Amino acid sequence: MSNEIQYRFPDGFWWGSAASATQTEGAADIDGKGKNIWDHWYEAEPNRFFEGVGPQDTSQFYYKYKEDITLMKEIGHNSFRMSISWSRLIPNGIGEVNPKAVEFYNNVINEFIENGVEPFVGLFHFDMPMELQNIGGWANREVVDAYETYARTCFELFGDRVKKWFTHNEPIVPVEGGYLYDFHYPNEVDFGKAVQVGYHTLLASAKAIKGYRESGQDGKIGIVLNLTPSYPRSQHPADVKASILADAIFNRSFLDPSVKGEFPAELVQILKEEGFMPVIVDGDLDIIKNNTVDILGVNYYQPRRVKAKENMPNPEAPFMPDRYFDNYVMPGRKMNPHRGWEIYEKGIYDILTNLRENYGNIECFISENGMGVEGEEKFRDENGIIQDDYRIEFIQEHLKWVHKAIQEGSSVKGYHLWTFMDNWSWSNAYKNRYGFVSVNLNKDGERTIKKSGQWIKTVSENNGF
Ligand code: BGP
Repeated sequence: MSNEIQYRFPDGFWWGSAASATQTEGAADIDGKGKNIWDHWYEAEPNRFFEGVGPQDTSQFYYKYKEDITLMKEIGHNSFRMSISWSRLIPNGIGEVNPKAVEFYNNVINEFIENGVEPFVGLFHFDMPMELQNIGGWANREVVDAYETYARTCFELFGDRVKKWFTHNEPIVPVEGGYLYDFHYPNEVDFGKAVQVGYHTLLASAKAIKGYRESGQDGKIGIVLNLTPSYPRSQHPADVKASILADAIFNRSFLDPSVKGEFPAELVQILKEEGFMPVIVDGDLDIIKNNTVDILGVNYYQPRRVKAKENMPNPEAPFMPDRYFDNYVMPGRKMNPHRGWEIYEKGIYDILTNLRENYGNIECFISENGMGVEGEEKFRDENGIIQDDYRIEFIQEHLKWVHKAIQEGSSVKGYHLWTFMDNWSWSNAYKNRYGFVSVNLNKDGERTIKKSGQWIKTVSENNGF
């Protein structure tokens, strides 16, 4: 066997993983933290969560951050994306800052830096403070202002050490989950509100970017988007048109304003025709235009396969984006049966190529990619190591395409896996495990590095494989 490195990545490539506050911290109701929508939803409907496990029962990063950061270093991470919990830092969403939270995030950030793991910090990862949700959440413009204050507070408190900021993680997900398809609180189905929520999220992002630039700090600020490349079932013009629309609705809706400062014309046309244009205040569009991102995080899990609408929906039914097309599962494709997502490695290359060709080759990195697997315990060997060869193969096959994109000139700076250790998932709780490190919930969250964790160490150390 040769040890030759066939896929070498550029010097300084960011190897690491990502996680979010609600999914890892635990300590959901202590040290002054306010409630967010997840704490509230769990209290209201615990049976919506897999095996009734809620956001307080996560991997307890709040208490174990030192141990975890040591492990990150041990598996070769040079960077890691975390998020700040808005309701921990500012319990009511607006107003008093919680000194215990400042102390916690200072400790965490310092610990990262001391261990040579660069902290990338996200501001909003699905966790609206409940006090703000009670006044309408992102549907209410006052929340945009509250968020701007929160963002500026974070830059002021932590910006001397944090040099990579992300305004939102996958902002379309709260829109889909909360206002279209009922998988996030507040579980509404209301297209008009969904559009307003999406619009306010983008405006908030631009205002945070403006705030960052006004702070005079010298880092980079961006957004993390889940991009799902859209492929038509066939080259039939109706399928192609359906796929272009799906792309405008689910990708370009956030990508274009974030990177180019403007909304896709196809999307605006649909919203006008259907009477769903959001309320836009004078001056907003200039703020969006003038405050585009420095850097883009790309989360990639699966493609979207699209076909033209076969049966016209009931015109009386509430308007939904799929009025224009149907998603479909392409027969014979590789699937992750646990999460029900298609595995299509080349999708990552198609995204990166698109960014290079159509988005000015914006600086980017893979901010999430990963494979959730149920029942991983059965792969634990006699030494207690989970033999997750499927995860290694998953990462490797995606990395080959990332490598090819880089060779062709794409400006890709790193690869972060979802995720470092098995995390609590939004309503799926601990059903699917994603980590490089396993977490044993029956043994006080005991951490054990999986085979993939040992493998990524050599990849990061060799800067390739
Ligand atoms: C992304 C989110 C993550 C994470 C991941 C895996 O959409 O940014 O927070 O949870 O997906 O998805 P899930 O946990 O639903 O299986």
